[in-house]
Amino acid sequence: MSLYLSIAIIALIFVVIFQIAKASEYVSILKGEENSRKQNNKINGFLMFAFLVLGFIGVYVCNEYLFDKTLLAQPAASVQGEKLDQMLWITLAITGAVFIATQFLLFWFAYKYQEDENRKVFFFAHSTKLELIWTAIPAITLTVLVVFGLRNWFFFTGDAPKNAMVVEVTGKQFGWIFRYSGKDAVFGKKYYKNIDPATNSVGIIWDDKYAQDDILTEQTMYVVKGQPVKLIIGSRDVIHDVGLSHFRLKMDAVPGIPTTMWFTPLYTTKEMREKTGNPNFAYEISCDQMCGNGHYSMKGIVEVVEQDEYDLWMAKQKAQYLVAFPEKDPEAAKAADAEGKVNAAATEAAKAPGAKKDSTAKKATAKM
Ligand SMILES: [Cu+2]
Repeated sequence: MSLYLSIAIIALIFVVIFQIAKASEYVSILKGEENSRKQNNKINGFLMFAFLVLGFIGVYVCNEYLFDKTLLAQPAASVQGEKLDQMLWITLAITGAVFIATQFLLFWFAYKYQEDENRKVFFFAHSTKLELIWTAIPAITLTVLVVFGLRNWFFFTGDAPKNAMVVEVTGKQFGWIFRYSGKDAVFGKKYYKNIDPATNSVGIIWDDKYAQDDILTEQTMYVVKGQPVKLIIGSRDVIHDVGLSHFRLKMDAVPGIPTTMWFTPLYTTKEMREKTGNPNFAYEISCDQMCGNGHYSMKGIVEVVEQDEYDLWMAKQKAQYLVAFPEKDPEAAKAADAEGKVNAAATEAAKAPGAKKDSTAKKATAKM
């Protein structure tokens, strides 16, 4: 409601300004050109100053009203994210100071140095010194900012620490597939022609000895608080983008060209729920690349948990090989075996002489 009201007020202010301009035009016709030009200059000078003050108030109000709705109001949830936030705040501080200084000078000068018959204009066409200063300072500042950015970029796209866990992330229209390498810590090879949406969504080559303990999950990725995670990112169809806004990271998912990045989660999902005061908080993995008509629905979840909870979850996961070939599952075979034995026993019991009589006798006893 208050938003509509603010829009209405701003619209009205513009209408008023427009009407004043129109009215002053008529006045100028009545008063004569010279007088009206002088008066217009005064009005314009005042409006410049008013715009400066209202503009700064507007920036302040927008910040008060909207800041809590941005992700910057929440703490970065990864070590890398903290570095990126720091970079962003430094950049905002520098550009913010420049913004305020230049806007102030621009509008204040327009007001202060409006036409005045008693003032003589100082004219100069060129100053090498001034040009050197205003070229060198921004160039040096921007270079420093870019170097900071590059250092961070190389940090989280570079080699992950040795203790990092590795998760393969595959984007598809429209969802995310996560692969864990299983006990051998090596991913099995894959080939796109092996893709079978029901049992082999990334096209694992089952004959590869490293492939048979690989674990596939969809939409939810489990990672451990405090342990670096390296993501190996790919796509099954078009270009997607792994967007981890709470961790302040994103990386394109390109078919055929694996990309990587790594991060260290700082808070579990539970801790983040307390920090944000939102009982439904979930770390989101969104697709940050327009990838088709279901793009909006490509939402995955990152569950950040403690090590023991992760171990429990992992213990419950079944290797995809056994999902694709249930007959090779030793546990399923055991169960089938047990069932087979029961059936066999039942058949034998039925075949045994006197079995029928026995059961009839039992029934009779039960009735008595
Ligand atoms: Cu996508």
